[in-house]
Amino acid sequence: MSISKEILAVILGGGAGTRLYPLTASRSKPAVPIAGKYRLVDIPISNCINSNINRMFVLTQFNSASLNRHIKNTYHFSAFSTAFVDILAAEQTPDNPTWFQGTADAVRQSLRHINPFDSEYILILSGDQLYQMDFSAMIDNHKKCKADISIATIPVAEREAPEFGILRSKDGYITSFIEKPKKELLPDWVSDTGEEMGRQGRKYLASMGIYIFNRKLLFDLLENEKKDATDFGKEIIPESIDKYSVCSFQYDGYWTDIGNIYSFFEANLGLTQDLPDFNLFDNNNAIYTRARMLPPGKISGSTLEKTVIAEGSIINASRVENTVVGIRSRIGHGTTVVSCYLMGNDYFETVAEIDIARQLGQPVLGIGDRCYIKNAIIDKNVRIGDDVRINGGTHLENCDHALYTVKDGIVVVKKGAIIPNGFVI
Ligand code: ADQ
Ligand code: ADP
Repeated sequence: MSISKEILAVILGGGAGTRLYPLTASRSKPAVPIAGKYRLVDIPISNCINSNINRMFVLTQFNSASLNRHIKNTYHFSAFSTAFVDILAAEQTPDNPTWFQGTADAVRQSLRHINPFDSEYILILSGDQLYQMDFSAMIDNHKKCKADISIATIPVAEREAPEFGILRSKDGYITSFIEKPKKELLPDWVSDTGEEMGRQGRKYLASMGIYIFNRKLLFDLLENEKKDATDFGKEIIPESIDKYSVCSFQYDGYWTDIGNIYSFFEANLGLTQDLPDFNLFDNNNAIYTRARMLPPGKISGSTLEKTVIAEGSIINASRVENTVVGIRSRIGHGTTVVSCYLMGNDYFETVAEIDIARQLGQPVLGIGDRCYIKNAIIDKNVRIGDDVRINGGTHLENCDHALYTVKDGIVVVKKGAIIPNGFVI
């Protein structure tokens, strides 16, 4: 049987989305823009498509217009194929009046939509990770081991281990699992992760939150045996180890969780390096997104250093450094932008609109003249006036202002915010 018929993918698009607030204030997490022109959900969807898995459900806590528009405008498959990407948003039904209570509950509530589609296996993916992985090797391993459940794993260092599910394995089978262990418990959980990983101090085997379940077992667990369990990491996985054959599939490539503002910021800025760990310039592992037919970027009088620029941008800045410039961005004369992720804009302003705004002394779409902006994420459709200074860094305390939020030293200017001339953060 071909892999596309054997397997269905379920992408966990996000819970309440508080960790990525304010980027998730008006959109669901899968719709958050990344890398200048993509959305978070494009990563797991592209990995599936590149692995020849083409039936996908995206589970999300709320149904945002931008996610629907993005999926509808992006993932068009041939009428002769069985491929689809369907969004399943938490919905009230007569027998279930609540939102998804956790990851397992989200999948449980979606089973009636998944049920009509045949498959041997169900692949469960997180929606907030940056990686390029061929799932077919994991499926082959699952079959070879005659596993009931497989978990993709990655070696991590002691510093990161408390954020993940950590496990021990023997001959590829997982023998014990602990979700987010306290630091004091870690010495008991050291694994042999191979010579190279050991040298890098990555001695703990972490769950990547990527699971393959035999379909029948998943339905049995969620509907009967563990019908009250709400989470995979906290309940279903640890409680299955002794009872079922649970395999580990170790992955040694680049993988990072981008579930909070700091890691999201780091992952985006990582793309500006000479040879980024996450390779967008890869013939065999393309990341797909909406084809927007935008004009090429236009740059004048600017020094650009380690900068990624998306289509449709007009840059007149003096200097842009270590920055991702998103679609339709506009940066004015004499401005300096350092270590920022600019998400860009949803539309262009006309010359007449810009003239009127200027006459009224109002900021135009994008970043104005003579600004200095550092360590910031600028959400879409923001208007930053002239002579604005935003100097993010750990000297700033966490706060939530009407126009921006500060988290871990990173200033996040909210979608559609209008920052007046001369404003200082
Ligand atoms: P976490 O990422 O902390 O750990 P969790 O918060 O359950 O686990 O999120 C997993 C994925 O599901 C995320 O993409 C999240 O956005 C999404 N999600 C959460 N609640 C949801 C809901 N109600 N509806 C839809 N989607 C939801 C997990 C595992 C760890 C593992 C790490 C790896 O539990 O064992 O180490 O992933 O990142
Ligand atoms: P993208 O995929 O380009 O980021 P979204 O799906 O988020 O786009 O939605 C952006 C859409 O909103 C675009 O189709 C754009 O035409 C439209 N849009 C939003 N605001 C405006 C506006 N003020 N003027 C014109 N179009 C707008």
